[in-house]
Amino acid sequence: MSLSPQGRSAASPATNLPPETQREMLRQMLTIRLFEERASADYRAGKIYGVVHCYIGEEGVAVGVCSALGPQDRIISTHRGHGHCIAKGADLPRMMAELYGRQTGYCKGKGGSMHIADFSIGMLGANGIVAGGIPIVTGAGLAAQMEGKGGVAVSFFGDGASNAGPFHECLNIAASWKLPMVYVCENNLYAAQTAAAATHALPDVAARAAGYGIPGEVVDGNDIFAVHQAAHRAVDRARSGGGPSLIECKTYRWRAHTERKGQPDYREQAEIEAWKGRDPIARLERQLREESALDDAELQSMERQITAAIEAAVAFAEASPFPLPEQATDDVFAA
Ligand SMILES: Cc1ncc(C[n+]2csc(CCOP(=O)(O)OP(=O)(O)O)c2C)c(N)n1
Ligand SMILES: [Mg+2]
Repeated sequence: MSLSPQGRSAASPATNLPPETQREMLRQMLTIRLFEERASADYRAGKIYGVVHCYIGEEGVAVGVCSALGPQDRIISTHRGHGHCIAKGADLPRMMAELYGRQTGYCKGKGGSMHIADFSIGMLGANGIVAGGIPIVTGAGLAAQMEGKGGVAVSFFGDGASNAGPFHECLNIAASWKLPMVYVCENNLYAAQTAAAATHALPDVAARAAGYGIPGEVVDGNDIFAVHQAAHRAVDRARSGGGPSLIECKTYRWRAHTERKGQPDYREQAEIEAWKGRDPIARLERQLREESALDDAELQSMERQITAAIEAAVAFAEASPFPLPEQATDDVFAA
């Protein structure tokens, strides 16, 4: 299947990914889900400061895209970034320690949930500024082009971010310079409390690709194989000098915009429940049971291992010291 401007991918055909790759995708999605459930509980218990935006329900996007990337490829995330970090291979203890605001965290405990980066794995950072990551990672696309080693840069951003200027500026320059970029819009139908339907002139963000002369494709973001296949095509195109693509993943967040108490959520309960019925994890589980002999015992063992890893990450965070007041200006380059 080729990418065509404004194209819409068909339902995911049976995948030819090896069973162990499919199991790894399931493991990563479950890790994100269980990490987020723990982060949410600990935030509500007052153990995590700042703000936490959970990625529950959208796991198929991060894992579907990152499973089409290599270690040399770079990504950038959003304020809802834990899933992207985990899918690119970030370290759970250092992530949890950052959420807990401890010295052993990715930003020495001074950044929190929205500022986790790990350059060693090509994760250029979450970002509290909506659409703020898009220009940074477009710069990484330019760097990859100049390095000439076949690296690709991937921008994750929301439907809300797609209405901000940097989205348009970056797609224009990336298309003009044929940068090796993949732009991945996570359209979860809301930007905080505002429905996308109220702020998007056209229902599909992917249709905007035509304005920049690049391929745009809508995929079911809760179908990990559809996401993976679309990402694979776009990455191949970028790697071989074909330039950028835009992929729009239709998905949904199960939880409120943030974990903050009293956060308004104007969405209809029936809508939330309908999307829970399209759970990307349950879907892959079903498929693996039918086609790949996944059984309860294997699934429970996978869940036990992930839970143990998250418990260990929490224990590491809780045993780590808070940053000291005199460290407040360390690593500050400009003020
Ligand atoms: C420049 C900027 N404007 C506004 C905000 C406040 N804000 C935080 S998240 C958000 C909504 C973002 O929606 P979307 O891009 O769809 O991402 P989602 O939260 O749905 O994943 C807004 C408006 C911000 N952080 N940065
Ligand atoms: Mg959104």
